[in-house]
This record gives sequence, structure tokens and C-alpha cells, in this order.
Amino acid sequence: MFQRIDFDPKQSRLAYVQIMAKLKILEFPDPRLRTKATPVDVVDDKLRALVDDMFETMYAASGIGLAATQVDVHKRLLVADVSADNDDPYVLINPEILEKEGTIVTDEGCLSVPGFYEEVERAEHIKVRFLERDGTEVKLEATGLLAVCIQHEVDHLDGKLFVDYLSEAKRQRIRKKLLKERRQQAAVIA
Ligand code: QAP
Ligand code: CO
Repeated sequence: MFQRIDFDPKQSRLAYVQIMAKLKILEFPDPRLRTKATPVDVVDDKLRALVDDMFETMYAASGIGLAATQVDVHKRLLVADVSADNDDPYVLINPEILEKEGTIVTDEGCLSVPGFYEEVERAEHIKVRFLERDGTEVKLEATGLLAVCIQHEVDHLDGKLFVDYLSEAKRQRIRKKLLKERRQQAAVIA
């Protein structure tokens, strides 16, 4: 997002600075969350501005991970920070999970499924290849919560949600509660 700051009389044009912005997070069962994201072809300043906005959005919502799909941008890009002090940010562009090992069960939540947490089994260790925010390719070996978070976020890029791992009954219960909450919220506003 850009904000006008000044009029530059020498060049007789307006000057702009970039400001960070919070983005709207899509919520289950929004069908846009089922979109399969396409690879990023260039890592440029416009993409880095989106990355900044995604961190802003994730930290403001007390999240540990956010995929571009969740903010209705269908590019293969995710951000994560599983540290206690929000000081260990990861940007994964075009992530590819190369290896998975072991299993771990975690109480997972999702900013797109607010208020619901359920146990999901995933790989405990992963090796993942991706581009960093400067466009360089790296490989990372992740374990525990970071590994779980990356698998959860890569699922989003393929249109998959953690509720898909639950029973049909549990998923329907969550869906109905979220739709009801949204109806009531709409009634308050109206
Ligand atoms: C994925 O999820 C994740 O319901 C990231 O009211 C979560 O950041 C991977 C959140 C847990 C592994 C373990 C959820 C915030 C944040 C909510 C999140 C809520 C407020 C979820
Ligand atoms: Co999620």
C-alpha cells in the first residue's frame, strides 16, 4: 500500500512512501481458500511489499504462520514465525517439501478457522527448498513446530485446510458454527 507524503516542487510531482497494511483474512468455508496457488515468477519489490503486509497481518492476529491464499493472493508464498518473541521470521517463496520423516501430533489452529483447535498428525522433520525474500534459493531442515507450521501453510497453497484431516462430522460442526457466527456478526452491523 502507498501513502502520499509530499509534493516535490523541483520535480513537480507527488512523492509516495510505502506503508504496511493489514490484509483481510479469508475464513472457512470461503471457496477461495480452495484455490491452488501458482508459482511466483519474479521476486521483486512489489512481492516484498506483500510479504511485509502478510507479516503485519499475521503478527496483528497473533498467528505463527500465514499463506498468501489466506489473504486472497493465489501465489506460492508463505510467512511464518514460531518464536515466542516474534523475532524469527521466515519467508518461503515457491516452497517444495523434499523430505519428510517421523510423525508428530499437534493441536493445530488456523487464522482462517478462528477459535477452533484440533489434533493433526504430520511429519516431525522436513527438508524444504524455497526462495528467500531476496530471491536466493535455500534448503532448510525444520523440526517440531516450525516443520508442522510449514506443512500447514504449504497445504493452504494447494487449497487444503487442517479441517480436511478431521472427520466429516467435526468439519461440518466447525463450518456451521463459523457460518452462524458470521450471520450474527452481519446482523449486529446491519
Ligand atoms: C498454523 O496458525 C499452525 O483460532 C498457523 O483465534 C497453528 O497462526 C501450525 C490463531 C498451530 C501449527 C500449530 C488461531 C490465532 C492462529 C485462532 C495460526 C485464533 C487466533 C493460528
Ligand atoms: Co492456516
